[in-house]
Amino acid sequence: MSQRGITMNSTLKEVYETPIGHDILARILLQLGIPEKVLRNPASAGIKLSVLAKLAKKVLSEQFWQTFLRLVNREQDAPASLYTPMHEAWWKEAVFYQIYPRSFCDSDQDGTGDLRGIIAKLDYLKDLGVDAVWLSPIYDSPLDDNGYDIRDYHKILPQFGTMEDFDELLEGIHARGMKLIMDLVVNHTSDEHEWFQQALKDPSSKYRNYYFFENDEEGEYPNNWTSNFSGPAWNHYEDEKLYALHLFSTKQMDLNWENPDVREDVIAMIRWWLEKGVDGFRMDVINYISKEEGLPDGDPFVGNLMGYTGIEHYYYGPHLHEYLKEIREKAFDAYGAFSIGETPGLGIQMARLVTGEERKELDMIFSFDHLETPGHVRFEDYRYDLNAFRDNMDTWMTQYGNNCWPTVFYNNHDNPRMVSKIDPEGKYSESLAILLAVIQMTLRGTPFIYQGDEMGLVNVPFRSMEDITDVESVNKYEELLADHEPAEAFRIILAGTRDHARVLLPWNDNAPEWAGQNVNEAVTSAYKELISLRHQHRALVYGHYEVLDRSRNRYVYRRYDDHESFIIDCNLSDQPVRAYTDLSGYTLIRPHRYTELNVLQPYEVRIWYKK
Ligand code: TEU
Repeated sequence: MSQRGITMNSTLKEVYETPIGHDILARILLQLGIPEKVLRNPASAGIKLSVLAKLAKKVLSEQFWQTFLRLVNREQDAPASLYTPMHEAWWKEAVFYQIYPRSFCDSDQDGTGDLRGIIAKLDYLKDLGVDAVWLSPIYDSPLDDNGYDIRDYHKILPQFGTMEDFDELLEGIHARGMKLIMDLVVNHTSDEHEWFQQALKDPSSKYRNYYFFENDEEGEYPNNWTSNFSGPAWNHYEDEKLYALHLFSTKQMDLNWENPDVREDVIAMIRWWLEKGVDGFRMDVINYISKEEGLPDGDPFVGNLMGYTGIEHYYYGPHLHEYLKEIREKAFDAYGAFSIGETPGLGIQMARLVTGEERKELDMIFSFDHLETPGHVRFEDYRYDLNAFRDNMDTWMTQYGNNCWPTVFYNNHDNPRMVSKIDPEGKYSESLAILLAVIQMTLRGTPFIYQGDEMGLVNVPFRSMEDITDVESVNKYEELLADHEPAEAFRIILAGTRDHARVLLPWNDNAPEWAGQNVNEAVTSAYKELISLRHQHRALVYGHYEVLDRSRNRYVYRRYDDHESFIIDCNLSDQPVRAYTDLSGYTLIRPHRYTELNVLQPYEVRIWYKK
């Protein structure tokens, strides 16, 4: 049927050998919590799709298989070899720090952080060892999604400050030898953006074709897609007799990237910021920009599995590579700017295709598969298992290829704190925070610290829904009430809410007391020491990675080059384990004190060094 020739007569093994087939099968198994190795078992690998389709005909519709074959067969390219030469780049050596401006530092005590607050903390960041800052959106916005709904790409939100403040911030960052990357939110704009306003009001406006409008003829939604923030993905405009698409909140309207004028305007906007001197962008849900032609209905099985109906039609869309190349060529490359894509749902082979350096699409991506234990979702009260994290890291360290470069992170503004997912009672918060920091600073891949990680912050004991402000959580709570008692619904929200990462940092005098956030100095000094270690040793950045022990609760690995070698010995559990002993010629450089040489205490980690 096409280049890859996967048909219903193909076996699972044949599908798994194609890049997209690999990632789709891996994704389905991940969501179901089934280990990927079943696909390496000859009995299951030999099953033909047609047989599987018969066996699963109650859950997998014909339409599912059509979409499946289309996705698998459409990708004609294959990732480059894993062993191409590796090139150096500043962003591979850098330690990044994400600032969520609303909750970082409030200089005028109005209850929200601001640009002058960030300026006041630049010496702190420099002293911590940070090389580059990623700033979440600071643009003008009605704040339906805390700034991920942009009203004007060229204006600073007054609550955050002025363009003069911004210029001073950028200068201050550069003066300290650091870099600044901004957040680029161009899958959608606010419904209050001038483009959308004109489009809605004036049928003859050229902006009509900037968004996905559908006429309301039948009185029915144009398709069954659901929003990432609950409910249908369509707004109904009764007066205009129109529907318009929003994959996120009802005030975040999806831009139509098929329209070359949209791409041209976005590219001009990117250049405007690059011209100002910013060093690059983190690109919000950038893998969602190309939607399947005709916006076909989503498959219910996929919708259930992934939480959003329709996602298979836009998470790896038909023109994704083309658009990424265009932005890169027309904006980023002219300024030597850096790009990192936020790409929910992309698997490792898709990632190799969008970040392979020879392909000139993105420099790096954030993959999210390690943020939940397989088979679990964020809005679920469960204990995160670091064994699955180890396996995920090991895959990215060994299967991503020399032409690609991983990111290593645990938190961002969209997630509860990782230490609390692992240890909800907070018994081991400090050891855990340090364990995670050691792993982050010693793996191959660029570390992204989320504000507060370095303070050892944990989840917030929200008292009731009144403390919760995030649009995703507020909508989800309403949705849950349909079939849950309020107390149970609140418990689910508490497990997953993004608000855990969004309360004012404890160094603000006006941080809410009930949030109980405290700076743990031991964690901060560990971060400082570890960042400096990474900066001093090339082996920790560009060196080889070799896993020495990945048995249950153990993660022992070596980072080395021709000059030096490190062994990192981690206890991934809350029980003591026997320490790694094959260490001849190595000296212990961390921790500075231990209870027993042959035993690792709960979550203890050691760094050994040999020249
Ligand atoms: O997030 C997109 C997104 O899909 C995440 O919420 C994702 O579900 C989560 O990270 C998985 O753990 C981006 C922004 O980071 C988020 O703050 C915005 O709300 C969203 O896009 C819309 O702009």
